[in-house]
Amino acid sequence: MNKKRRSVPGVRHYDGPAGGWGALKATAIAVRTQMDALEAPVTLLRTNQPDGFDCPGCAWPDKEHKSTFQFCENGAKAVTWEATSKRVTPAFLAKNTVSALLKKTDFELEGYGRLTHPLAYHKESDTFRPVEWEQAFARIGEVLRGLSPEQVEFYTSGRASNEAAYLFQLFAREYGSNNFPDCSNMCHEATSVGLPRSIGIGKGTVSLDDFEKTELVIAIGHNPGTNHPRMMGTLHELARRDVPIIVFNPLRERALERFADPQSIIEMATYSSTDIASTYFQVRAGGDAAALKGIAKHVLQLEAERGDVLDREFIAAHTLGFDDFAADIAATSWESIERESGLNREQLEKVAEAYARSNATIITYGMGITQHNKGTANVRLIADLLLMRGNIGKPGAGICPLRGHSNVQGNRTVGITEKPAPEFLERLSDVFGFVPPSKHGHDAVQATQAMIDGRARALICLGGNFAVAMPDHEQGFPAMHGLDLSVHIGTKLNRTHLLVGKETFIFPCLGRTELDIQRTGRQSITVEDSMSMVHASSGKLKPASPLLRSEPAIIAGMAKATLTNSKIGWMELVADYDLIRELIEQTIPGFDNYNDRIRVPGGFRMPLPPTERVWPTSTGKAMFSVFHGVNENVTGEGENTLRLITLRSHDQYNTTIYAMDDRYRGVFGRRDIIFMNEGDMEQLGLEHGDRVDIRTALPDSDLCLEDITVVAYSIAAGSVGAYYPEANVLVPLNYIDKESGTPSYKSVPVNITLRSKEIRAL
Ligand SMILES: Nc1nc2c(c(=O)[nH]1)N[C@H]1C(S)=C(S)[C@@H](COP(=O)(O)OP(=O)(O)OC[C@H]3O[C@@H](n4cnc5c(=O)[nH]c(N)nc54)[C@H](O)[C@@H]3O)O[C@H]1N2
Ligand SMILES: Nc1nc2c(c(=O)[nH]1)N[C@H]1C(S)=C(S)[C@@H](COP(=O)(O)OP(=O)(O)OC[C@H]3O[C@@H](n4cnc5c(=O)[nH]c(N)nc54)[C@H](O)[C@@H]3O)O[C@H]1N2
Ligand SMILES: [Mo]
Repeated sequence: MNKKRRSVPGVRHYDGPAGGWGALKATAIAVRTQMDALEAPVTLLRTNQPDGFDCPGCAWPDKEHKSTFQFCENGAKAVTWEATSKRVTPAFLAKNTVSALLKKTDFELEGYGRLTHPLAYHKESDTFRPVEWEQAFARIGEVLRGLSPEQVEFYTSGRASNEAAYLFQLFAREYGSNNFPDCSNMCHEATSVGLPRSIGIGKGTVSLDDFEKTELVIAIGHNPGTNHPRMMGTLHELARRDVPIIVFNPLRERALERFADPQSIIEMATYSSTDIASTYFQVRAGGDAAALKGIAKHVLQLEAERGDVLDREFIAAHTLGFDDFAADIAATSWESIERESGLNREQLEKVAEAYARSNATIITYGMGITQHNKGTANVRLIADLLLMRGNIGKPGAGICPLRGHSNVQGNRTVGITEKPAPEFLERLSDVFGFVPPSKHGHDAVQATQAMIDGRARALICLGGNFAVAMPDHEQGFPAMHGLDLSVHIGTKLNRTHLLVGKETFIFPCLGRTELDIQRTGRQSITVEDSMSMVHASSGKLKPASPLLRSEPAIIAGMAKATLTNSKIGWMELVADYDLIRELIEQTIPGFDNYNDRIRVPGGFRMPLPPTERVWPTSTGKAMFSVFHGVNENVTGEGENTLRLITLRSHDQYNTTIYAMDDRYRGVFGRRDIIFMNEGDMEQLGLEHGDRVDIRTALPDSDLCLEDITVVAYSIAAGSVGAYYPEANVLVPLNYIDKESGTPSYKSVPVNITLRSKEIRAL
């Protein structure tokens, strides 16, 4: 650390481990500021219990949902945020015009609390006012019947249940559209596209049991201390058993270095902690492919030297494409690998040696791998490395994408996709008697482009904060205003709701924590976690308002009002969610005896053929790939260009900002900062605390984020980091992974300039 460094308001070095007493304190604050203190402990104890609700925080599984309450600070925040006692009332909305609300920060908007009434936008007063549910549905039906189905976008955010998501796609498909932009398009689409090509299914192959048997974990591009906090328990256990954990991350993330488990009485009582990563490599943003190729190159070298390193039997029996893969790796020079990864040959050789020694390896990865313009190729390279030593389909080994939203994987499984398989459409047609559209629809980037061009006229959102989560707000926000109709099903007010079209409705829905009573009684919904476990979830809290409806009820209401000739008994399905699950069972493979199996605590696992070494690819074999070159394909990278990573702070859930701190990175009360490497700062003549402007350095782009404060940080040279969603203004809409359509949120070339010497002096 630089001794001469000046002090910067809100920035101080964080020295402790992740977790520990700081996490317990943060939980207490979340409870105190959001919830009724009497209700909170009971609610938190019901999280992820057999008879309780699924934590809306993350998609990491629980030990059969039977374990005692697993403490988790950010899970507690997600729960208290939803179970808050604050409300957005009609009186509040009458007093605050939409134009005035748009001036508020995202933090303030959601901070107003839960939505209580169905709302319609009134242009004359520029306010949202209560509307009758049925009246709103009738009007939406009228507008949708006047549009052609290609003009309507159906957005899903991954918190929606299997039941809600299934009804949503059924509604859209009977209406005639495959336009399903969804949050997965911004998240793990590279996994959904890449893994089916490599192993035949777009999901991870490991279970919690495998973590108990593994000999090596390589963790690439994810920040579990913040985003998958329940995974910390697993990593903590591994570290205590001396299983090596090798991390690749441009930033030093505290939880990956040191963690004090709040479940461990000894660690808590003695203020001690456990080192998590055995080795930490600060790879350059977008440099993972080069690093992985380096590891693969040395594995080939070891094989040549001493043999028995590759699993030759597995490769011969189960895979295709090995020779092309190996030839490309051999042709990739160490010089290019070192340059692109920012790591040296010796370091990568050490990883290869550890990998060659391990009999069972798991590779985990997150947004640091997928949100790049070679995201799909990155994912496939991870699969390649595992296939080299037969690390898929054996105990203790496999690939582990860390999913985002708690049910984003389930949404995909039940049909939220703009590219439906013909067999699925056939089954829909057999069961429901309508002909679903076969033409592929829009993903998230294509939907936004269609809105910008005026081809899309309506947007229906099942949750989320679409416009804010997407890149390029400068184009995206005005496009929202250009719509004829926007409809939002949500729990809390956000900016996308306020970017009103000609007509806009906001529908308040029940959250996971709340009781869902329908005509036949109390209902449960189901979700699928990161490890393909499907289980039931049912809330117990009194709903935030008596007017709330469940997501399935709202979707069915719109569907019934729109599809006047529908043969589907929409209202019967809402009365009893078992009936929705029966339809899922009839149309989607893997859900046999769905209703029986979710009544068993812990639920059931969806079929994962690769775990049995069955490969549902087009060839019936696992497929090696060739990653051409070593780089990210960043055009416009010149001298002084840096790669911008946009990421989450510790106190946020995607676009939801819980509080303004990022404790483990030492930032408090602010988000207007950029993390920079000290060598880069020196080269650009910048100092800690300088105020700068950031410009996107791509041809034809004039995107800019002004007045951001430089924070010297332990980050790989050539890489800088800023917070999402503030930095989304710097990501061009068309700057994507061409194979999956995922925006390259983690490697935007930028130039950074000091605002002025005078400002520096202030
Ligand atoms: N509390 C909380 N939990 C969440 C969320 C949340 O916002 N808050 N969001 C949910 C969702 S939808 C998702 S998708 C997940 C996201 O979980 P993560 O995948 O952890 O997402 P990010 O915070 O974007 O961070 C990515 C990590 O990758 C690193 N990284 C960035 N670029 C690169 C790179 O090029 N290479 C490598 N190797 N690493 C890189 C960053 O330094 C950071 O540590 O979490 C889910 N859970
Ligand atoms: N620059 C940059 N941009 C990114 C990312 C990044 O790393 N960098 N990450 C991307 C990723 S991984 C994702 S997944 C997307 C996230 O994009 P989204 O999923 O669209 O965004 P969220 O912020 O999760 O949505 C928050 C809103 O969801 C609503 N909500 C909360 N709970 C419920 C519920 O139970 N039901 C319903 N109906 N609504 C509810 C609330 O109204 C809340 O305001 O953002 C992406 N954008
Ligand atoms: Mo995500």
